[in-house]
Amino acid sequence: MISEQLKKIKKELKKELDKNRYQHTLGVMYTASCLAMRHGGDMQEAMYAGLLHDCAKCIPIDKQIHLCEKNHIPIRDVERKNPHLLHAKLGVFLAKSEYGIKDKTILHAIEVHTTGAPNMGLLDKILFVADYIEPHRDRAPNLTEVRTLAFTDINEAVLRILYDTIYYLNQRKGSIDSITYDTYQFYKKLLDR
Ligand code: DGI
Ligand code: FE
Ligand code: FE
Repeated sequence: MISEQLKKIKKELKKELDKNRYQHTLGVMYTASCLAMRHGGDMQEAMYAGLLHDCAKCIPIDKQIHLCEKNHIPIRDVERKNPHLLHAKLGVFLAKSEYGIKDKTILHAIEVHTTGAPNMGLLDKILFVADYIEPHRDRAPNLTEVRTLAFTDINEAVLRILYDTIYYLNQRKGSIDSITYDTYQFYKKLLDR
């Protein structure tokens, strides 16, 4: 069942996000709910996390930095160099302050949706994977395989996404957040690779 609060947030986000980002957001929301069905997660939580995960994404970068500073959200070196990482933690702040989200599980999933984190909870993994595989995504390599893995072994899907992301960042000479790397190492070890 889709709650009134979810519908209201959806309407607000339609104004805050550009067209493509809004379509992506709905894709992540429904994909996350499907993954929750498959893996025994909470569908409602998955939908909120999917809907709100990129709520800060369309704010211009200089304004994102300003909002973090103004609200005492610490910016790490890697985030200063790669400010597109910031929308995750700024998203948590806005989910609380603008959209009334209190659920810690949802907020945590939003916080770690870009880099992942070692030892993620089920909702964290659902959002991390849904963000990568939702139907509008078409650029990443191995999407067909990752989409299958998402519904067969979610930890394998997480590992594959991290591997492909690190590979992509290395190709583009993008600096890798140590959290992304630690997360990769954690799941590699967990799956005995
Ligand atoms: O916000 P979205 O585009 O939906 O997706 P996202 O929040 O997962 O961000 C994706 C981008 O983040 C993608 O271009 C790869 C990048 N990213 C993920 N991990 C790292 C990273 N960028 C850097 N520089 N370092 C990372 O560790
Ligand atoms: Fe994002
Ligand atoms: Fe996203």
